[in-house]
Order: sequence, then C-alpha cells, then structure tokens
Amino acid sequence: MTAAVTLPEQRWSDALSLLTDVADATLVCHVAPDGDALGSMLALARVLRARGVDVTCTWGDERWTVPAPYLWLPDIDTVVPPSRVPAAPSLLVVLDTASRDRLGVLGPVADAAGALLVIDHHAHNSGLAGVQLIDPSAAATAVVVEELVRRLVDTIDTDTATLLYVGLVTDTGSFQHSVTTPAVHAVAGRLLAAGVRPDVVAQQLWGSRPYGFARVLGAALSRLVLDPEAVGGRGLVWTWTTTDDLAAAGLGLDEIEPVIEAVRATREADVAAVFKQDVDGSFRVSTRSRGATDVGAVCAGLGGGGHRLAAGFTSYDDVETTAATLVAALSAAPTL
Ligand SMILES: [Mn+2]
Repeated sequence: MTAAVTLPEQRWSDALSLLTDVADATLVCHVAPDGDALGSMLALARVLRARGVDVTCTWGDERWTVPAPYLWLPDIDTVVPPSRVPAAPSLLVVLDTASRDRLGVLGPVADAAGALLVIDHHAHNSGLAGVQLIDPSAAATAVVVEELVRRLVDTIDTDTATLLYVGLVTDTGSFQHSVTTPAVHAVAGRLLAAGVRPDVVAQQLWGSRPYGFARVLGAALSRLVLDPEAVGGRGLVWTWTTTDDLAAAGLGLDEIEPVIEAVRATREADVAAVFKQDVDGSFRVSTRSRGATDVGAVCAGLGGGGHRLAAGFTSYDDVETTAATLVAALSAAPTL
C-alpha cells in the first residue's frame, strides 16, 4: 500500500528535532481557515501542550473571528487573535499553506521566528523557508500531521484524533475525492480506533445549518448563470451573494461556504464559481471543477490559490467585471 505521506526520513528527523525541547511554539494556519487548517493546527497544539510546550495558535486575518462552523471543535477556545502572537517566537509552525501571503498580517512573524516548520499539502506555494513537511500528494495537511504526531507520541487521544479526522474528512470531500487512497482510509481507521465519532463529526459539519443559510442559498440559486461556451466549451456555472443577503439572514461570510456544493454538480458545466461579497465590498470567489480543469492554477494566476479541483481568489471588482476576469482566465486554463 502506498503511504499516506511520502517524505524523506531526514525531513521527519529535522522536524522532530525542532519540536523536541522547544519551550514555546506559535502555530499559524492560513487566513480564512477551513477544517483542515484548524483541525491540523489544533491537533498538533494538543500534542505539543501535553509535552509541556507553551503553544500559541492563530491565523492572520485582518478582521479576525473564529469561523462559526468550527466553534464546536475541541480546544477552539484556546485560539487567540493574531495581535497576541509573540513578535519573535522560538518556533513558528505554519500549517496548510506554504505561502507567505496566506499568512496575512502574520507574514513578518515568519521572518522573526527563531525556527520555521512548514506543514502542507498544496502544490502551489512560495516564499517560506525552514524545514518543509510538504507533500502535494497527501490528501490533507491532517494526514501529514497524523504521521508527525505518531512519531512524537505513542497514543493519540480522542480529541486530537477528532481534530485530525475533521481535516481529513473535509479535504477529501467525505472520502469522495480522488485523493482517497487505501492509505487515506487506513489513517481514518486509526483515528476511528482512537475514538472519533464519525456520525457526530458529520452532523456538526454538514447536518446542522442556521435557517438563514437556506434563504441565502435561495438568493444565490435565483441568480445562477450558465455559460456553456466558457472554459473552452466545457462550461461555467456561476452566481453571487451580497452583504445584503447575509444581513437579511443574520449570517457571516464563513457560514455560506456550502453554497457552492449546491451548484458544483451542474452537469452542463465543468467549472462552478460563487462570488461572495465581503463587508469591504470585495468578493471572495470560490471555484470548483468537476474534473477537467485546473482551477488551482487559474486562481493562483488571479492572486489566490488552492487545489486543482477546488480553489479561490479575492476580487476587488464588481460582479460583472469579476465574471469577465474569471471567464478570460478560464479560457486559458490547463486541462486535466
Ligand atoms: Mn488542506
């Protein structure tokens, strides 16, 4: 069976020596964190704290809040705003990104830290030095962290396993994406054996949404545009949400991520996109491909990032201009 993570043995020993005998560590995941970013960060934090390390956990969003869908995570109450991060920590661990610009306001901390450990599985990255536990073939950063943690401790407790499982199950699309190898299920098996309740996690992640979500989804679907000529004839389906939609529903931007799930299955389009207006007027653009288009490369070209089939960027233009920009970029998109 191919391993869930493939990295040179020397890399693991370099990482372990950074984590051994360190007095304090700051753990940072990417801005606008998802389940893999938060789960990976909080899992490693739990293990390090149990070993006596003074751990600080955060991410560098300018307007920092804990995303509502993840308020139930074990240890989520231990995260602090980026302003509380030591200016020059002994060790900075960066999780679920290897790009300096995805650190937001915490970019300078990466330069000032005594040592740097980067744990990630994204193919597009730049700008961070240090020890690199980066495997673009890993299904999730949580998979890399699971391997690291198994090298640090003999047993993984249920809360740590639950945090890793959240990363695994979100980044694999509930084990539906092509990254779902036998080794991925072996990782999931180990986590379940540590006491994870998959039904409870699934209920929290996908079975529980505020009423307002259905109202915003309705607004988004009422504006849906199908452009079958786009993406070299493979088709684009797209829509948008406004800050007025969110205000009427009493929701934050972090609660409408699943809108794209209702759009992405559209058979007539390989690519789906949702533009979500933020309070500063900009749009957070989420994109998905049904398998034929590298939207990760397209979004990277537009200043964002992500994976081949799921990626995003921020647009500072209006809806029409954003759509035109996206259509133009997709017309030159790499085919998979
Ligand atoms: Mn990830």
